[in-house]
Amino acid sequence: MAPKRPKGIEKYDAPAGGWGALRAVAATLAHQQIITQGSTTLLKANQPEGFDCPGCAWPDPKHTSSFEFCENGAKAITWESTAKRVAPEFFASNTVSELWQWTDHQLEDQGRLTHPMRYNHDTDRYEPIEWDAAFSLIGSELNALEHPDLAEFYTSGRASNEAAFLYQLFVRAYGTNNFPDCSNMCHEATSVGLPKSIGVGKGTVSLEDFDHCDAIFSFGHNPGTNHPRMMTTLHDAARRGVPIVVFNPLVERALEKFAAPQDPVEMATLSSTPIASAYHQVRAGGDLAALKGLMKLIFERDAADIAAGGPGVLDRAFIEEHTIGIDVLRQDMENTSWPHILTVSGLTMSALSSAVDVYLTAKRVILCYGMGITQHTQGTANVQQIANFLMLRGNIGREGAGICPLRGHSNVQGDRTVGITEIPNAELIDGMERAFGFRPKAEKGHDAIETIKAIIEGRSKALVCLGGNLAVAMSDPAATFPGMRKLDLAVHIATKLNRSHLLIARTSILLPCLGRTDLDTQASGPQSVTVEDSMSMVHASRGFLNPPGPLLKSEPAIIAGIAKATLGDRYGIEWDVMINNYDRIRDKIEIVFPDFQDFNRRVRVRGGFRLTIPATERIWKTASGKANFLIAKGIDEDPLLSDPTQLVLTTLRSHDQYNTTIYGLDDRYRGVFGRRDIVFMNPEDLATHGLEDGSRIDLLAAGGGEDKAVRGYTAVAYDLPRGIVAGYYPEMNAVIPLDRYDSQSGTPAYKGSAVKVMASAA
Ligand SMILES: Nc1nc2c(c(=O)[nH]1)N[C@H]1C(S)=C(S)[C@@H](COP(=O)(O)OP(=O)(O)OC[C@H]3O[C@@H](n4cnc5c(=O)[nH]c(N)nc54)[C@H](O)[C@@H]3O)O[C@H]1N2
Ligand SMILES: Nc1nc2c(c(=O)[nH]1)N[C@H]1C(S)=C(S)[C@@H](COP(=O)(O)OP(=O)(O)OC[C@H]3O[C@@H](n4cnc5c(=O)[nH]c(N)nc54)[C@H](O)[C@@H]3O)O[C@H]1N2
Ligand SMILES: [Mo]
Repeated sequence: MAPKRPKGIEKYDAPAGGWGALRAVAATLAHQQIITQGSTTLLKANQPEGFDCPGCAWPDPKHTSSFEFCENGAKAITWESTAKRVAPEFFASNTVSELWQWTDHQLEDQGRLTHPMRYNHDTDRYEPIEWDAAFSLIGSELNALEHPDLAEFYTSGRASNEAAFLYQLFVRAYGTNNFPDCSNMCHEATSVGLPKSIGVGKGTVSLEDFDHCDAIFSFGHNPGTNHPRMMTTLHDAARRGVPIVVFNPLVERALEKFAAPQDPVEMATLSSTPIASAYHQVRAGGDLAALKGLMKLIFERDAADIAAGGPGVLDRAFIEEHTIGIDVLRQDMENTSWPHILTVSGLTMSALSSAVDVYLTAKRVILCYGMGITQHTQGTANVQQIANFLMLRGNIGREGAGICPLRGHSNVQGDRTVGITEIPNAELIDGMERAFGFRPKAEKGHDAIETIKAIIEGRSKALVCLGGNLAVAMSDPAATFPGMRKLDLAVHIATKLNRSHLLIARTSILLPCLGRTDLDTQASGPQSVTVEDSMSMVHASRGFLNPPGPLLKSEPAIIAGIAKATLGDRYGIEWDVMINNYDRIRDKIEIVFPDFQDFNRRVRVRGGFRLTIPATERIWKTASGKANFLIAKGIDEDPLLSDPTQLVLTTLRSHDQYNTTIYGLDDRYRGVFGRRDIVFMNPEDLATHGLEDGSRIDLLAAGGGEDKAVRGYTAVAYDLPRGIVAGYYPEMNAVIPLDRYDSQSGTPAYKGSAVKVMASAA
């Protein structure tokens, strides 16, 4: 008989997708009480006249496909279009201290916010406030600050291009570049790393390229959960016989086998398609070593081929014409020893060698990567070594080949494009002057980590959040939460209640906004907004559901309200004109960013349009004018992680969550049901720690204080490399110190921090 597993831990043998996905959607619809309205809502997702799915940033074929079935897209949509409401009565019957005791899931599950609210310190409750009163209160608080740099303006990546553009306009006119952004916790390593390598901080492939590639490499992303529509692409590629080589410490079910819910044969016969042709369980934080190992082998094979009279295996013509730095890169590989590579990556020579076989056999290679690459103290270095790896064979800037960062939030890429950045470049500043007649300042502002530090140290006094759940998304709540409570002003523009809203400042204001699925009507009629997907396609999105209440305002309208109350008629910006008709916002976007020329016409064409990515044309917008092979020092993430008395923690999203939004407590594909208070551990690590499957454990941040701890969790024996433990985000942020981040990009090391694990006293 098999040994008894901990409660809620089961073996899940079914493929990803399939009937399990269909059942899960039915349950989600029922839970959100929208069974009748729900199916029509889903049918409008990613349709030409519909709204952009708020789930992920994976593109749709020309954005005109018939509805592609997607379980987690359905969850994102139903979660937003729920019939549940958080009205003033809710706040009247629950104090903020009481709400603080609720779980993150309970807070958001109460439904949509309907009224602007202001916190009252006497009653410990949020109480209704009129919109105009809220705007003027915010305006007077912001104007009372000694300097605009004492305020921070956060953006979460759901905001549309129009909202984000107005937001940066308001903030730049107000006078600061403090733009912390969810991207700082996500793909900042891409935004910082790739421009130096290939001259653009975005992916170079389009969806069509996947039809032409002959190999796909996948590093550190879990598409079955986080980019489910990508599974259609991977499924098609696998069926075409394209090898898919995966590097991931966990064997993720959807990367093993997937049944497409739209494939009648797979559904009827309960069959599925194997996805990965090879699965390499790299150690968390071992990617730099793995990538250097792959490149070292390629150089060795190249030398051997040339010695044997062959032409070598590198794309010499490409390297000669388009790149700089190959010799230094070769030298770096020669200086890196095999034993070191194998130890740090946790992979065997034959595993690396088989991956190189695939790479060298393929003429056209796409490499996809996600948070497993970026969320490390070496995140930027990881990204740049990926670019090196592709460039060795000219796999950038031609059909069927390229680099494919899997973006996070559905419009996080677009927000950046339209000006959400703490480091405005000359083009942005000139463009703003052209469009609005004032010259914003150029000094670098705060990113997310710098914002949190400034708040903790009392150097920042006000925080305005355009969506998101910054305090919970950030590492180290023991440091972050008390800091947030010292603010003079906290303003949250949000659809649903979350823990960040309960970190009360001297003045705390909660403003309810429309979501993607809601009809947005302004003076000129119903409005569309625009978004940019992972592959730089810009298209329109229009909600159609009746808003959750008469008082909700759109994000652009709220931003304009705050701007008018704060700035008066400074610079003569025509806020009302732009709100009455969002075409007028797009006119301005086009003036600031010439890439958007003819914006209003082009976005009305079915499928939208693609922004230029110079690297796809082999135009390199780098200082050297060439693509650069860049060197990363060493391969160890840092000494802390090679200390054998500690374990390396990586953090994961469950199948039932969207970032800090917890839809439910299952993580079906990993066999976890009804709980999140677990930590996955290698069975041998359990044994060496005197623990077993099901033991209650505590985790402590290595080198952190007693307050950086997670206590009373359950250890679950799991197939992952030795020395690695994995737990859920955001709970595990409690053991990730604030100062663990990539120094180049500021991305917190959510996938590589050190912990001590012990039997729980709790
Ligand atoms: N349903 C749903 N969709 C989402 C989101 C969501 O929460 N839910 N979030 C959105 C956002 S903002 C983002 S950024 C994306 C995130 O999408 P992903 O990038 O897929 O994010 P994660 O779940 O954090 O984990 C990625 C994978 O990295 C692996 N991994 C962990 N550490 C390492 C490592 O050191 N090396 C390697 N090679 N792999 C490692 C994990 O095992 C996991 O499979 O998804 C977006 N889409
Ligand atoms: N340990 C660990 N921490 C992580 C990560 C990790 O992998 N591990 N991942 C990081 C990543 S990749 C990211 S992107 C961040 C996410 O950080 P955020 O983007 O700040 O967090 P979300 O959980 O996506 O924000 C959820 C909230 O957004 C609001 N919201 C939802 N839709 C809308 C809308 O349409 N408009 C407005 N105004 N508000 C809306 C709701 O109130 C909801 O409660 O977390 C980071 N933190
Ligand atoms: Mo993200």
